[in-house]
Formats: sequence, C-alpha cells, structure tokens
Amino acid sequence: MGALCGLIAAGAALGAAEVLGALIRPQATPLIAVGQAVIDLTPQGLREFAISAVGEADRPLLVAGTAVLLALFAAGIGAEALRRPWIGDAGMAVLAAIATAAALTRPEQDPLYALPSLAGGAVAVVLLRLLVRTAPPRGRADAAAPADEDGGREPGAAGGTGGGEAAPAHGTAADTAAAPGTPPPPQGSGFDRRRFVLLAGSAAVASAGAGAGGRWWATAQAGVERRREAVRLPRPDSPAPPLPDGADLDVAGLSPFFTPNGDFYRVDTALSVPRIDATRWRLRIHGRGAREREYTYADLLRRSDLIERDVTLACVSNPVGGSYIGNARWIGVPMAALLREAGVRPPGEGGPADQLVSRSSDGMTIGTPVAALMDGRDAMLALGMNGQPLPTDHGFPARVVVPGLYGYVSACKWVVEMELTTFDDFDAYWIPRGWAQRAPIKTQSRIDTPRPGSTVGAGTVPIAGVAWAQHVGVEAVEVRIDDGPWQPARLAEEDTADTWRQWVLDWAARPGEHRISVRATDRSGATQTAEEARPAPDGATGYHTVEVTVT
Ligand SMILES: Nc1nc2c(c(=O)[nH]1)N[C@H]1C(S)=C(S)[C@@H](COP(=O)(O)O)O[C@H]1N2
Ligand SMILES: [Mo]
Repeated sequence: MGALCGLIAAGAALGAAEVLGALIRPQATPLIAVGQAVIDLTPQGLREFAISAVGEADRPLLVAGTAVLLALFAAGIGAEALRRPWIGDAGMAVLAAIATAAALTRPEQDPLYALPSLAGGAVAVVLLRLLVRTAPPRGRADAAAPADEDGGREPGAAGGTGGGEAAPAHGTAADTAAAPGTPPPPQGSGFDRRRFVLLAGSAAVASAGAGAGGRWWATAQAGVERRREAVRLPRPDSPAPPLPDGADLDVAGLSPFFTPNGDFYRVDTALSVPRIDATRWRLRIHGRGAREREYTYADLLRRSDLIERDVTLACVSNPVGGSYIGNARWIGVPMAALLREAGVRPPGEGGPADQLVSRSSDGMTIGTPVAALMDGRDAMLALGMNGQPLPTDHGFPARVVVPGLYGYVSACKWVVEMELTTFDDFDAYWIPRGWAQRAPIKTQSRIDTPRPGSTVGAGTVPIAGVAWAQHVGVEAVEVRIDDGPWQPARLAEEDTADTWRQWVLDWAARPGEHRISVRATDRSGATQTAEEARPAPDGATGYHTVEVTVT
C-alpha cells in the first residue's frame, strides 16, 4: 500500500513537471533532463555505445529505464513513509534534487530549468503525506495501535520514540498544516477505504492526464511543426546538375541513390528533439579574426547565392556494413560565403582561427577545420533536404553539411552559433569522449543484397551495394566470393565525388554456404584496408562480409 502511495505521488509529480516544463522549458522536464545527463555522463568505456546508441531505438529505452528506476525508488520511499513519513519527504526531496541538478547542468540551461523538478518535488512530498495518512496502516485495521508497528521492528522503541513520526503523527498540527482543508481521519476509526481510493484514484487520473496533456501541449500547441511545413524554399541560384542516367541501378534490395528523409539515419544526443521557431531563430558568427555577424532565417532564404548539392552524410560510429549513412540533395548557403562576410580568412591565408565550433540550440558543439570550410568544396549551411525544409529531426531550421567529414566534426544540427577558435583552445563535445579532433570520412563499401544470413536460389544472383569516398570519389569496387579472386563489380554512373556510388556484380551462385566480401578503391588510388578497426576514435575499417546460403 505504501509502495502504491509512493508510485502515485511520483507519477503526479512527473505529471506536474511535464505540464510546467511544456509551458516554460520543454528540455527541463525530469525524465528528459535526467536521461540527457545519463547520455552525457556515459563513461569512456561505453562511449562507442553512446554515440551510436543515441540513434533511434535506444532513446525510448533510456527514458523507460529512467522511469523504471524512478518507479522502484518511489515505491520504496512510499513503503517506508507509511511508518516514517519523514522518509517520504526526504526521499522525494532527493529525487527532486537529482532531477534539478540534471536540469541545471544542461549546457543550455537557465535558472528556470530548475522549476519543473522543484515543483514536481513539492507535489510529491505533499501528495505522499496526504496519501500516507489516508492509507491503511500495515497489516491492521486499527490505526490506533501504531506502537506495535514500530515495536515489531525496533524492540524497545514502543510508544513511537524511535519511530519518530510514525503513525501517531495522524492529526498533529504539522501534518494538518501540510494539507489544509483535509481533516484528519477520526482517531481509532481505522482505514477509510473510500477516502483513500478517491484520493489515490484522482491523483493517478490527474497526473496521467496532466502528463499526456503536457506532452501534447509541448508539441502541438507550439505549432512549430506546422510553420516548418509552411516554409517555401526558394529556387537555388546554383541548382544541382541532373542526376546522370545510370546513377541509380534500381536493383531489388539495393539502397536507393537518394535516401528519403523519413528513412535517413538519425544520430544525435537529443532525447527531446529541439523544436525551433524559425521566425525567432538567429545564427551568430563571431570569434577570432571575425567581425560579428547575425543572420535570421529570412536573411538566409532571400540570399542570392543558395546552392543545391548532393552529399552523402556518414557517422563515424557506423560499423563496417552499418546503416549510419545516407545520401540527400541539400540546399544551403555556402559556408565560405558566410565566413568571408564575417571577414574570416582561412589559416592558409594567415587567418588566426583553424577551427570553427558550431553550437546547437541544445548545447552540442561540433568543431570543423576552417580550411575544409573554405577550400572550395561544397560545405554549406543547409536549409533544405531532398526538396523540403530540413526535417525537425535533421536540424531545422539550419544545419551544417561538409562533404568528406564525419558528422560529429561537421554536421551540426539546430545550429545557432559559430565561433572561430583554434583546435588548441577548444575541444568540442565528442573530443574528450575519446574521438579524434579531425575525422575525414574513410573510404568504405557495403553489401546491401543479398542480406547477411539469407538464402537464395542457385543461378544468377545480383550482389549489389554502395561504396563511398566522399570528396575523393570511388574509382573501383571489387567483390570476393569465398577464397576466390577479387572480381571487379560494375559501378553505377558517378553523381559527384561527394556522393556514394552504387555497384553490382552478377554472381553465378552454386549451392552451398558462401562468404561474400567487398572492398573499394578511391580516386587517390587507395584501397580499403582489410585490417579491422572499431569506430573509435576516427572511423571503422575492414571489409564488409556477408554469409549466405544458396539452394
Ligand atoms: N545538434 C547536434 N547536431 C549533430 C549531432 C548531435 O548530437 N547534436 N550529431 C552529429 C552526428 S554524430 C552525426 S553523424 C550527424 C547525423 O545527422 P543526421 O541525424 O541528420 O543523420 O549529425 C551531427 N550533428
Ligand atoms: Mo556521428
């Protein structure tokens, strides 16, 4: 019964915190703040897990895990509070303190971040007190015999001295003060079941409703998404050349050349995706060797130097054969133009800054070599993705895209600030977590079909996949069956050196178990190394290999 009280009190507290959070600081609700802190505190040993795990499926898991821990703790507190109400106060205060600390250490925090957790804590303490005094005493119908309760566990403490505020607290002045307007149950009358069920039930219903309402309000009411959809991207001043015929081989099971936005991989540390009102968004550029500049979303949309380019984005934590890679047609402002407007010179021209640190609205920092942003490649501040305004998950209203660099050193989403500094002076988010400061994308290839572990019929079987060497270009792809020779695959037409390239090999498959490997050679003449390396610190290596059964 006490555990139930604890759960209800904690649930109501979360509900209240959700509502308040939705109103003032959506990133500061206890579950989000604590989950987010867990992500940031993930120890070095788990860092690889962390960078990829914050991908799709593990996000709800993390929130659920936090909720389960909270529930267990709250139930324990409630059970204890039945005997000693001060434990209820203290326990709930500790929970509130943890959540408050988590919220106040968010990089983007302000003092208001403390409010949802503090308010939740107050609700929990008051409600638990109320519930506990209405709840039936343990194992007895007679609430007027509390001394036995204590005495049972603490011999010699009968009379409530050791138990302090045990059940005799019923009807004391302090208790009544905590619950104005709630008359204490008559002494010795036992458990008022109706009253308890009513109180507990309404608290549970109210908190569930409040929680759901808060969530709904946070997303729907803001209307940010509707306004995002209403954005009309201008026609780019420099459109992408049409995709060459034959760039998309259209083999069943092969990744499409352009990855639809809905299927595009997502990797970030955001538990709750930042929803930015583009009309209030600003991008500030400043730092060493720069004149401070600020841009609005409208400023960017009406520029006359928008470019449209195809770029394949890849995550450093992508394992060999993994899915953290996608190709899109982006529209944006050339980064070099923005930097030149701010008076920035690259290090090669004597500029004092060699690193541009992009900062997102949720406090992520991503450090990119200034040289790469200004060396003529199509580095851009992207506003559009595959013909649409950037999806919320992919950085609306603006994100960086730099051909040839892994996302964690280039592709800042929800970017609000760019600071010119040096690699010596500043380490971006992932660097102290064991990842390299500079990380060009490694030449890689992947077999999309046949799928690993699949069974195919004997005869002609297309083996097909993608290969990438962004900003260098893919020169050749070779496939090896079992211990046979490396055979050249047929390459699809190249779109640009910044995009992946499809390939296919028609295989005369004979019955049995077979092992298929792939490797790519880039236009610098380098062939992928067979040596297997894990993603940390600067990208996985090795040949993607799949095993299939032919019948
Ligand atoms: N604000 C922010 N931007 C971010 C990240 C992040 O965690 N927060 N992750 C980076 C990483 S590690 C990668 S691989 C790319 C992924 O971009 P996508 O989710 O659009 O595929 O975003 C980059 N930009
Ligand atoms: Mo990444």
